[in-house]
Amino acid sequence: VIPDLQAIVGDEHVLVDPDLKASYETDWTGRFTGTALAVVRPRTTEEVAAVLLVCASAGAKVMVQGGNTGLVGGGVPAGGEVLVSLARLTDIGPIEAGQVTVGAGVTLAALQAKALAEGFDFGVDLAARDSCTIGGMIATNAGGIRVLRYGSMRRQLVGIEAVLADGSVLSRMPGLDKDGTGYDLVGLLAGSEGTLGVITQARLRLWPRLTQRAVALLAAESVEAIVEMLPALRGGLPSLAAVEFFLPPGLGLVRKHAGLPAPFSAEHPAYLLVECTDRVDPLDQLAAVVEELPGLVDATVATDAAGQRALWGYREKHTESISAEGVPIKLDVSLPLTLLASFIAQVGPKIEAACPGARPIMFGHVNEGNVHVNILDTGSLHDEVTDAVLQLVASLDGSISSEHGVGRAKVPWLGLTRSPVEIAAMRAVKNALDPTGLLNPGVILG
Ligand code: FAD
Ligand code: 2HG
Ligand code: ZN
Repeated sequence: VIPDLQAIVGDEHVLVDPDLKASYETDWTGRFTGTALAVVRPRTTEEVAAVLLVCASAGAKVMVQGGNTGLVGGGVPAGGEVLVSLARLTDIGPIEAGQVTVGAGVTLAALQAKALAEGFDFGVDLAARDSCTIGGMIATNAGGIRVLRYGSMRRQLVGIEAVLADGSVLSRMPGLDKDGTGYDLVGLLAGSEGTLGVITQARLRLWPRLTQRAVALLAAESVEAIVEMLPALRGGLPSLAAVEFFLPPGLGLVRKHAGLPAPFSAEHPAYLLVECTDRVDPLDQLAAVVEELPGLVDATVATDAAGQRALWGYREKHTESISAEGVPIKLDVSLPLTLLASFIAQVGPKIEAACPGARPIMFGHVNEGNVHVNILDTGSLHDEVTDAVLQLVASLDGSISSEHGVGRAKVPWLGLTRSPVEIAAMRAVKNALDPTGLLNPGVILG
């Protein structure tokens, strides 16, 4: 297929040299790796379609990749696939009627810069913003730190363009806020992890830019206390934009690897980072609500942008600090809020029983009951540890993946929290849109 691919995108955009392919072949965590037959870097939707047709007719499988920040091994080759990188689809259109059309390869940071410059903001934000792409974020239905205010990626979508496995281009781009004509194909592609089509463009909803911000870091007497603080925060603060939690082991790693000072004079059982954004300064409102919170033992509030960034650092530097310590098992689960504290209390002993000496680090998006369970020092017991945690999640009616997707990493455990009927329906959709299994083999359904 190489000469045919070169004829479509040009020699310089078909990478076959192992050194040039290397950064595409291993994921961000360093856990998942495989060799691609070639890395192809198309520039347009037409080139993507032509590339898929060449691969399909030669019987070569395709892996789709954006910024390669995914955390479940869903965007790197297993071995021998043609890796199609969308990184060169970087066009950003004008902002009209509070919407914008962007290429799949536009990074989140580039979209944010465009939106902010014109008085708007984008609803989804996450720490990988400089590298992750809009296509990858749609494909994983990324969540991040502002879901409680604006929802996940699917909610930002008002249109999509994608190349299907047969090379046809599915396009639904008029940006209609209401559209009652049959199946929601735009929404279907969100969370499809590259298994149903290659997203080439999206039409996205923007939100008004809120310039006033207040950030507080709270210390709580227990994990139960942070969950109990939520109703007061949500009820008392219409400007609430983020409520993120972390625990002493994660704070310790962040301080060690990012060199940050202790946020409080003593260590506390649980921490909550709270952000409010509004048109008028929400600081007084936030301070008033915080004072009355049950289970609060200490609090610090940042009044300027540098202080606010510093407080966010304690939360946002978790992922890179954990990776600086070793290659973790990364689990991303959600629990009913009423069972979140019970899960956190039970999961440590389960991990210890499956792998003595393993180190769990937990943090996440408390409003959605989303706990990122990272586990270091698991030796060869990956599957045993993963199984122990995900069985516990299933027994508490949670989900084995909250926002990172299934990828290849979670395939064996999908049946724990999706029923046989649901999995059969998903398989039927996959077979209908990609009957030869061209796209992202092994991802989601195995
Ligand atoms: P990739 O990693 O390249 O791909 C991810 C998946 O999408 C793969 O299955 C791939 O095949 C598919 N894909 C990529 N592009 C396309 C396309 N154009 N068409 C079809 N399929 C495609 N995730 C969250 O949800 N919330 C967070 O808060 C969060 N924080 C993170 C912080 C850090 C430091 C890191 C490293 C990751 C974080 N992530 C988070 C995970 C990751 O950034 C997101 O899942 C992101 O959406 C992936 O985008 P990407 O462009 O890097 O996709
Ligand atoms: C976050 O919320 C990301 O910071 C990454 O989803 C989580 O590293 C992780 O496990
Ligand atoms: Zn997250």
